[in-house]
Amino acid sequence: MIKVKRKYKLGLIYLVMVTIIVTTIIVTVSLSLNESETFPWQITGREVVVGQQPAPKGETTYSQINDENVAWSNTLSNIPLDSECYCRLNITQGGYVGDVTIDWTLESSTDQGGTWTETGFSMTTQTTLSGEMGQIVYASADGTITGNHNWGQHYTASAWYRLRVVINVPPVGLFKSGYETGDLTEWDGKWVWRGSISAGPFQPHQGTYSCKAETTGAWGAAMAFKRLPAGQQLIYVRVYVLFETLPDVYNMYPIYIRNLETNKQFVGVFARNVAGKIIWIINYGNGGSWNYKNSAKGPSLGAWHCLEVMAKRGSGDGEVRLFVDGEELLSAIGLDNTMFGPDINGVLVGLGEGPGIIVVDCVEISTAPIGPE
Ligand SMILES: [Ca+2]
Repeated sequence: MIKVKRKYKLGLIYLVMVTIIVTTIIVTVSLSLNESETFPWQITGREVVVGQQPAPKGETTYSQINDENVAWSNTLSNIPLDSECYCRLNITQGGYVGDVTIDWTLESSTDQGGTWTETGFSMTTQTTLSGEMGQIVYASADGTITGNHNWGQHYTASAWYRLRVVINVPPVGLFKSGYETGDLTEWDGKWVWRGSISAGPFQPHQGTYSCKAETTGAWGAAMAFKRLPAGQQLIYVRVYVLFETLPDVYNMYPIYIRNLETNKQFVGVFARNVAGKIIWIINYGNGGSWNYKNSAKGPSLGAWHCLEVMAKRGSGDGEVRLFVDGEELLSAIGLDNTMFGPDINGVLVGLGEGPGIIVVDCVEISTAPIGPE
């Protein structure tokens, strides 16, 4: 038998959450690998809402014996090829309370620091974090030591190995309103001039009530706004929209996404009449310029349309996207929109500009994609 000396990639990943959506959120994670006595861990940041709960973090430790009473090491060196090897995650940043899904993926590389390739061996753990630092989660289906996976059986060739660990937290629903209170009390305020907005039994998409917004002159506004918890960097906004009138000379905006303090807009979606054809358009800032993207499609008079807008704040990795009836129609990526405010904390729904009449219903705001209902 040929004795093979193995080395293992030793690394540490530093996580930087962008003060951010969502897309899918999306919080930015940046990482770097350093030589150290731990294997790298990684966290998907996109589902974590900055400013709400701390992101869970942890580091992996290893043992040849699957016994919680023995010493677990943060290095795999000295574990011989073909030996058993078990893994667990020690939570190093407490504060996150809730269900998580942890993905463990074994990767290999023929040269340390080179290209990492998935070996095909992975597993998923469903567990609940208590919020306590030092909580231990084993690489088993439910996070207990029972059934802890023997990763050593997959160290079958001379190579560098690492176990990539991703902690996924569920999306956070930020707001919902189907206007079923019959008024706008679920919202934080109105933004109205040359118009009016109210909830009522206006041919609702769902339930008894919806919301009608009407402007009577150019550059009017009839919108209700919702203030989001501080710190949002990535959000999805889903609204059902029905145009009782279609735009003529002026645009009709059902949704604005902005920062309420700076009053700067990350993205807006509107319908415009272009030589008799009504089309969806998004406008968004990028650096010092204001940009537009046109779709080939547009709303039909008197029909419900499901609009979903994604906005991600970022410095070079900002994004905006528009989905209509479940189909992605428009997107812009690689944006620098951090100058519009420290977070995305305001959503306005109703009718901006006009004149015209729009009915809206079934509003939902989340840190993850929502989709039609
Ligand atoms: Ca409703």
